[in-house]
Amino acid sequence: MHHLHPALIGTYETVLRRNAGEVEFHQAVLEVLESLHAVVEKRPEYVEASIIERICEPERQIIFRVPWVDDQGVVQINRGFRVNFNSALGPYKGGLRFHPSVYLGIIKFLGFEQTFKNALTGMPIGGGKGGSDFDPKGRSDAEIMRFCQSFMTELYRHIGEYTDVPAGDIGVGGREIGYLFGQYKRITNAYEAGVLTGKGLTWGGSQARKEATGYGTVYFVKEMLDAHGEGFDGRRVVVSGSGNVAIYAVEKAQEFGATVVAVSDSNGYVVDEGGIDLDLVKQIKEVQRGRISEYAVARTSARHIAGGSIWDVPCDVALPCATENELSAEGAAALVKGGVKYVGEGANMPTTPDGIRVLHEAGVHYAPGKAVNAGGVATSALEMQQNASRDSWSFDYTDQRLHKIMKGIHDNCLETADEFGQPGDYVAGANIAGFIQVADAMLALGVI
Ligand code: NDP
Ligand code: 2IT
Repeated sequence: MHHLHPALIGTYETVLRRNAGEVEFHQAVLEVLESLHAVVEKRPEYVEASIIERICEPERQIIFRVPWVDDQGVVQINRGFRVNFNSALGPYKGGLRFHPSVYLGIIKFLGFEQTFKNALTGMPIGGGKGGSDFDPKGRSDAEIMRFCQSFMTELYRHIGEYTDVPAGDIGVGGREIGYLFGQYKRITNAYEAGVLTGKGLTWGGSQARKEATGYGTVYFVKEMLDAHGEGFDGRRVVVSGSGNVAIYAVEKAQEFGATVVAVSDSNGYVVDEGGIDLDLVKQIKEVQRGRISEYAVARTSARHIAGGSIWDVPCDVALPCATENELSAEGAAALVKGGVKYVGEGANMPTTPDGIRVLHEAGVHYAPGKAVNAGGVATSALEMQQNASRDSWSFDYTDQRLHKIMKGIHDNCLETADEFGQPGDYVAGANIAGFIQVADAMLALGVI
């Protein structure tokens, strides 16, 4: 079933045994281990020092109770998580996700991916992730604030600018980071701006952080198109999701001359053949916190397909920007049928292993999230730099840095894939390049 080097089978079996039932974590680990065939052959010292086995075991896993009182006066209990995955390259760094599907296996898969992603940015950040099974949908602003305050009342003792630096992810944006930072500041009596990223522009945030993951995704995919003598101009693009990553991916794709014809949320998708009106999407999602179906109510040119698959919409470029395993073999086959040539993952692990196989077999150029969406965390590291130097940079300067980082990651993926005998394979390139960076640091630091 799997294609593992014989030296890695024991490692994978240990991961399955130690993390029983955590299927998303198993999936993320298997994908990376399968990429390491040539690495094991060329660099046996990694196996000899058990680096690969150590990399699969988080340094620390924190699970805590989050009690809070809802607007009816009823006590609610959620579970909070923070997984300190790997600190070989720097303080743990990675987002917080608030979504009812969150459990330890989701946080571990995200922390594992984050470790290699952060290494690919070339910046001094280790890997971590956290969150809660709290469901923000339908909650009032006051409830969100009370939840964030309670969450931070426990989390604060585990984080710090040199220890672990959380940020946003699904269900956690600027509003939540504000409430979290406010509570951290109050408990510690210190204005330690570098403890969280994704902050607002008037209180230590960085220009372009909000836009960074979506813009970075499109910068990466632009490099993929360029590598084949093509461009975004006039392309049909489909973007799943309509949250932070999706919105700014749409914005940059449109700026590059693409026509984005569809976006979605967990209830369905909208198609607008003339091109998605992004101001309307922002109004519905960022201001009203509503549903994407409202788009089709406001625009007669658009249709909302409830519960359907957005991958049925024909396109040249598909950017999955919603969540893990949202693009299955069936979805991939539909994309191929619709003529897709490029798939770049704005989300973390949105394509299933079978989906990736379908894309590869059809000759679609496919690049994985840990490379494509690394612009978000890279700009978080730029925010940390600004906080450390008590400086703030212009939008243009920060955006140029982001653009350069994304081009660097793209080129590194292709060069590494070449070097290890898998030309054009972005999955192999990203996994190997990220792995080597972390593994070499771990070797140098002794048995840690
Ligand atoms: P948001 O919460 O802003 O938006 C999430 C979007 O995805 C919403 O449209 C949401 O729809 C949809 N979605 C979430 N869960 C599901 C689900 N189970 N099924 C279908 N649709 C779903 O999150 P982000 O935009 O920040 O994150 C999107 C993806 O990008 C995630 O995979 C995240 O890990 C990844 N990412 C985020 C980064 C960041 O900087 N924010 C950086 C790198 C990666 P609905 O409103 O209906 O739930
Ligand atoms: O998945 C991710 O890279 C993020 N959610 C962003 C993490 C960060 O620390 O900016």
